[in-house]
Amino acid sequence: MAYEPTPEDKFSFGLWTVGWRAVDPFGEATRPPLDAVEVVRKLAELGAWGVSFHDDDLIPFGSDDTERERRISRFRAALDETGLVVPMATTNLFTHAVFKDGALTNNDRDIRRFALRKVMRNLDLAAELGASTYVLWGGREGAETDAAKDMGTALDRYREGVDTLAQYVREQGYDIRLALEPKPNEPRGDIFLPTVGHALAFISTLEHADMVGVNPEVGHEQMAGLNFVHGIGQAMWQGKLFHIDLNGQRGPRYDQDLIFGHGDLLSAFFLVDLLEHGVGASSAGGLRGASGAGGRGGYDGPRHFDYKPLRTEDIDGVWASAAANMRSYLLLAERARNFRSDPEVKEALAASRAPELATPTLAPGETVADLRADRGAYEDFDPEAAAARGYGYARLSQLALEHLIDAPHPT
Ligand SMILES: [Mn+2]
Repeated sequence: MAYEPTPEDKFSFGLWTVGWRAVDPFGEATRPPLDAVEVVRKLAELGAWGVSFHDDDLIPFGSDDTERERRISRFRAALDETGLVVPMATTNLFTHAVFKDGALTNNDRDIRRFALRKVMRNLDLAAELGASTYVLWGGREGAETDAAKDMGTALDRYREGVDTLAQYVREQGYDIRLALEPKPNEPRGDIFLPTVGHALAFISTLEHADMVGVNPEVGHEQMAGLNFVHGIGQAMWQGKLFHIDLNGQRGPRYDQDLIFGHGDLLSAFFLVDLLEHGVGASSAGGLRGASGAGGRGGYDGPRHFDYKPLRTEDIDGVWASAAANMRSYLLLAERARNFRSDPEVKEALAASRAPELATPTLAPGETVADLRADRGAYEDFDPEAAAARGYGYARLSQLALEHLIDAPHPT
């Protein structure tokens, strides 16, 4: 089959995705629990490469050491049997009621210290299982009322928490980088570090900024009405795209966690194009190779699906949805390749003067004084003539759409 996923595609899934039993605020579970070993086997059979987990997905909160070891050894045996890897792990700092006011930013200092120890314990397991990325999603770090928290003080504690964890990773000698996952709201009314931009700005203030990046999720930026492709583009440009959560969302509403491509399809197309071909692909006519770029051009890390199978599905539907995520990605990657290699697209990009954006605005060695002395830049510049020229984006955009839907070519 043409769109059969292989380990080279680096597709990975969280245990909590296919394992979601579809409990929502209004209804009970619609599916039985899935055993982690069964998930590993089935994902491998479907062509996935990796599996990720929260500590509590694998080891229920409060398990004793014997039970913990038993569950870890079963999981490890399933990984050995199937060849599936663990590229990423994370911590559940949101389900237990102790975290109702957050973990790293909880007012209660004892809870903050407990949260750090919970993360450290699972970092040890992540390192043992070979994970290279550790995600921090602060789902409960936030508030419902602005009377509750002093923002600056909460950020002081957030920064202290992330730096302490980075320090721990460094002292242990783990080959792990931390990735912050932004989200604007849900489960809190407002979550701290709501968008990729907020997270990138926060990271720049860290003592260990070099080992902290972002794990953006499609739906989380789209819930905030933002352009996910632009957020990913900036994260890549800053060398901070450490991991990515792919799924689908239809605009600002509750977190839908749809199958990848089942939300904003055009945005999914441009996202795959960016991940596969890199920042600078359209303006420089090639690959820029910004820091963080890898062998596949743009982003070399896991293509991780963080979605939820629809509540209406039975177990067969769960596996159909897992396969659909990977197939959607492979189809979009093929269409993006066709788009980039189409001579008509290259010609349309040139007509829109996209390659000119790669030319620095000042000439090599040109000073501010040189610019001020350049009469052609201002005194003799004709803004009316420049304003009259069209950019041809309607044609480019239509070419993208036609590649996306594989429209018949009028040849
Ligand atoms: Mn989500």
